[in-house]
Amino acid sequence: MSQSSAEFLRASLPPEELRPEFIFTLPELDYPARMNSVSWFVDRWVEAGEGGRPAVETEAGRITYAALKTCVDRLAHALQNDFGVGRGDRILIFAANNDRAAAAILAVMKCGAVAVPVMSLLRAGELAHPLNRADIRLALCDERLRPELEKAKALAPALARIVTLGSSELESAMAKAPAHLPAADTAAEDICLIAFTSGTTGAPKGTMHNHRDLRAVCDSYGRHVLKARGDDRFIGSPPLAFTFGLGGHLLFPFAVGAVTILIEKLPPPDMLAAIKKHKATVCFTAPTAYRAMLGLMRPGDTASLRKCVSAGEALPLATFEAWKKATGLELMDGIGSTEMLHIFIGSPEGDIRPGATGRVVPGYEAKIIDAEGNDCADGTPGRLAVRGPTGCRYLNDERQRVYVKRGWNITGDTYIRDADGYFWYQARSDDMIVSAGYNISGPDVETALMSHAAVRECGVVAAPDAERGAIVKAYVVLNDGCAADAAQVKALQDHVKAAIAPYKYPRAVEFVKTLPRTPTGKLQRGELRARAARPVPLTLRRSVNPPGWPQPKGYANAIVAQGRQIFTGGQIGWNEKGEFPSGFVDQAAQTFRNIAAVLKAAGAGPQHLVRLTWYVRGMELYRANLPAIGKAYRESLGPHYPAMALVEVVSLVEREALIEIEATAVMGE
Ligand code: 3UK
Repeated sequence: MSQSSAEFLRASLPPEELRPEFIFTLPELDYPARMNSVSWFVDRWVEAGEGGRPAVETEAGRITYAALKTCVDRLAHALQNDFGVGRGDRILIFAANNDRAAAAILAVMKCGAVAVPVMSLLRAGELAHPLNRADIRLALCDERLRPELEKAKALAPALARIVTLGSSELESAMAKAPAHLPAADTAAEDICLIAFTSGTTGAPKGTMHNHRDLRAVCDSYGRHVLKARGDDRFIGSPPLAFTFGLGGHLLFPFAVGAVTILIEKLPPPDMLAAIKKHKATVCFTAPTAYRAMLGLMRPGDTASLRKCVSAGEALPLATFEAWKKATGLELMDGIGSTEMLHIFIGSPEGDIRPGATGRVVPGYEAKIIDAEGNDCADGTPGRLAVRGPTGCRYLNDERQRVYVKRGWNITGDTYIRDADGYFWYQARSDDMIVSAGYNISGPDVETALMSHAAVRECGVVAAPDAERGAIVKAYVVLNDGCAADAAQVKALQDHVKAAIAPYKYPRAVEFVKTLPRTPTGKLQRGELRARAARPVPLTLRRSVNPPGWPQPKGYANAIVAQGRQIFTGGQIGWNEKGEFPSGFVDQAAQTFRNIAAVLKAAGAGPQHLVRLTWYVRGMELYRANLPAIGKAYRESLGPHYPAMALVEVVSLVEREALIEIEATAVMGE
């Protein structure tokens, strides 16, 4: 390893005392001190005379293990000899899910260098972060993505060279390379992968993994839970740059000599078609994708499938049940993380408890702790802590202290363990909503909402509230043809009240067209929280009434509103031509029109009114003309009844005037 790369990696690893404890409780996790995982994933099959087995399948064709090995070896050779790649060098891989990207990742690791795969969706500004954090000099990229990476160069001064995968430059270097290259003699603990978190909050963190980690996930989750076979055909949508995808596309299939089907983009409709076309047997994707596929499925589409892995987000029970009904298969839920590399809680088929994430994966240990770090009793919600053969090593990041405490990895999730050792997901710890003293899990409410036929997707977060601290707010995407109206809000609220403890129902429901998601498909509850906390938009202005008071007619007792405030001068019956009508009703009608005009000039509308103070020259004038006044009011100001006061006065500055009104309005930002 070059001095500088060795030094960079050493200096980037968390200090000893902040590392998690690594445990190796199964005999299969006992690896030699020196090994290169790529030999095990790829070369092993060729050496065993199995080189003719298919390894990768794409829209363009098939690649055998022997061909994959040759490709990886030539690429590794070219990287070392033509592009100066040395041990420990970090190499960016910027490509979609395809055979070239897969070979590039393997080749970089085979050289003893460090693969830094990043998602093809990233833009120049986002590419600069991993480039700079991992101090990257060389990038391998897809031809179509090169312009974006070129732009990132300006923001990442160390990036000296970009090599296009499939370019003649690279192909000719590969053509003259020997077809066989021994794997670099790496230590099991040499870092070979830096995976960046998708960053639902804060800047993405680089997580460092070594050759042993890549094998360990196969010998724990792969061997004991997934239990794939050599004749399996894997398909999935997560990017290779997301460790969920890296495991599902490369590690687990190659661990058993199976086929990985690599298709660059697989939105749910295409996924169904691809499962059918490629006769996939193992599918892995996010719960939302399973739910979306359910709506599109035709008989026979999924007939080839035998295992379906769901991870990345909590799997709603409704999705589990509907998938089982439609396909006969039990979705294998599993919680994993970029820090832990892959899934550490999840049960094999036959051991699944619907609604629970599962039991701890053999090789790992998990417990539930309270805020002080003490163990929680079974049945009590608390923070999930895990340890095993893999664990968190942030690349030079202070947040290591947050994820690792006393040797345990603290994932940031709130869970309950039951007496049988099943783990029940509650929420991300910061997605717990505390409303009027009750702890409510946002995802719990989401699950309840999702079981309503009108709901396509939803996100539930805390919205700040003066009385309750926070209220439960649901952002809901409705299915086509479902009305987004007050009756729908009521129907959804009633549905939740019937499904779970009534106090958890969403007091605020907002209908939206889409929900904010990360590139890996995770709901960005943080973004929804921020949205819910922003100065209250119109739909959130609330008319409030003290408990037990009758609802007033024609005005509000109080309105709670937050935003830009507009105060109008007292308006009277002058029209824009300078005419002044004599009758009370005509003056009132003109006054309303003037208020509407003044609000409009200030950038607001009558719907923003929160307060009106009426000064009238005689209460009987008002009372006698109520129906006509009401009609004129609605014509100019609409059906908005803010807090109001009506005052009888002896005179107004304008002698002829019988009515004058001051208005206050508040606009959401
Ligand atoms: C959440 C889940 C409930 C949870 C991942 C499988 O998602 C992966 O990694 P990330 O770093 O996010 C980790 C966080 O996502 N989560 C993941 N799976 C579940 N919550 N039920 C689940 N089944 O908050 C966790 O802390 O993006 C998943 C394999 C590899 C991965 N990197």
